[in-house]
Amino acid sequence: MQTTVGRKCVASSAAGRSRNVTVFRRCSRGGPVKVVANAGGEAGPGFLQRLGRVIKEKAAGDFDRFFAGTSKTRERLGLVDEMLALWSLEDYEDSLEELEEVLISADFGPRTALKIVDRIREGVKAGRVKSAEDIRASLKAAIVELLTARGRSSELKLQGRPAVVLIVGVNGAGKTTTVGKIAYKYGKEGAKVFLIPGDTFRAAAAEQLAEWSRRAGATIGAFREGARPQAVIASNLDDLRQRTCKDASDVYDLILVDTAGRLHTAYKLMEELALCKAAVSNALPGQPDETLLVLDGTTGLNMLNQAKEFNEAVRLSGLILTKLDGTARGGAVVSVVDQLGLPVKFIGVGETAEDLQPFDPEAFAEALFPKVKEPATAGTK
Ligand SMILES: Nc1nc2c(ncn2[C@@H]2O[C@H](COP(=O)(O)OP(=O)(O)OP(=O)(O)O)[C@@H](O)[C@H]2O)c(=O)[nH]1
Ligand SMILES: [Mg+2]
Repeated sequence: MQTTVGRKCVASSAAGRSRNVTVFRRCSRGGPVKVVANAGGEAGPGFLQRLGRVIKEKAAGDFDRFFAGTSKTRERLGLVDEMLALWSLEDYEDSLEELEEVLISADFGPRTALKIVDRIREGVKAGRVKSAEDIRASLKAAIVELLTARGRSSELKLQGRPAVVLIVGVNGAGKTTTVGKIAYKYGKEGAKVFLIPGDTFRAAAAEQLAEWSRRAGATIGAFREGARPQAVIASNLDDLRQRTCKDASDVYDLILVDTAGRLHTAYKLMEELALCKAAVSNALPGQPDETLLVLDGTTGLNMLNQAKEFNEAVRLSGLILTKLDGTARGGAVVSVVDQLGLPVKFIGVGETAEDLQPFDPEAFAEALFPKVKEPATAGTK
């Protein structure tokens, strides 16, 4: 049975923009390849790339929100402050061992905690790190370095038009909410966004996505409960292709594909996910531009196993870390980035549409280890 959920069209604030686009190359199955649009002739980076930058810049001015979101993670790391208060250069080995334990307890994982502490130890031995403040600075620098080591950008790399983002993850990680938040963010900046309800497992999932499409002013595609998700993805993309073939200006900037939650150890379900990705590539060669794993920030180090398995099945391009507002376990993400070399693209810091922040490694490290405020000196003029 085919049910269509909320086929509402957005007012196209994208209309009239002129830029280089290559859309849905095949206008009929097996027919001649036709490049539908390469309109405009505007040179330089793509529209969505620029939007990504605008979103990032705006978020940089919203540091307080980010900071509030990571408060629980910081609580656990408050132990670092207690440890640093007792710091003495003579007993630095004992203090560094203690620091390593605190980092492990905050889910950095033994391997990554050791890497961080080794880096600080080098600094102590070389005479660069002397005081507790130096340690704090060195700790932040080591975390930023691990989060950026492989030089992969935390911006979404969206080059196609439409650009497709496939969202994957275990049950309840925050996938659908994140799809809604991304749609809202890009929609607000003028992108025309289409959502594909690829969670065909239960009708409630499509209803939840339809609600998000209303909030975000996006359009949601057709849903078929119980159908194979790869078929639903393929038919939605086919539908869009046909519309673009009739009218070259009828094209979305961004297509977000929601998928059902699945256990990373369930082989059949992971195989199904690979077919979902293939359905996107078949319809739009070169897509998806991004395949993002949503990780629940409260999971702790188990997220490393999830990331490994999902990466194996669908070759991830990045991570989104959710629920940082309610967790003391955000340290685990440093370990995932360190070990898999996947960049974090966004963090979720709440349940509303606004609660998605582009990931900024320096802000993240700063939020974990904020500068200690100097006590006000009495009697100074
Ligand atoms: N506090 C907080 N809650 C979040 C965040 N992201 C998602 N949630 C909540 O987490 C719950 C699950 O979110 P969903 O988006 O439904 O998760 P999902 O991965 O789509 O779940 P399934 O489709 O069932 O696998 C919901 O109650 C969301 O409101 C976040 O960043 N912070
Ligand atoms: Mg969902």
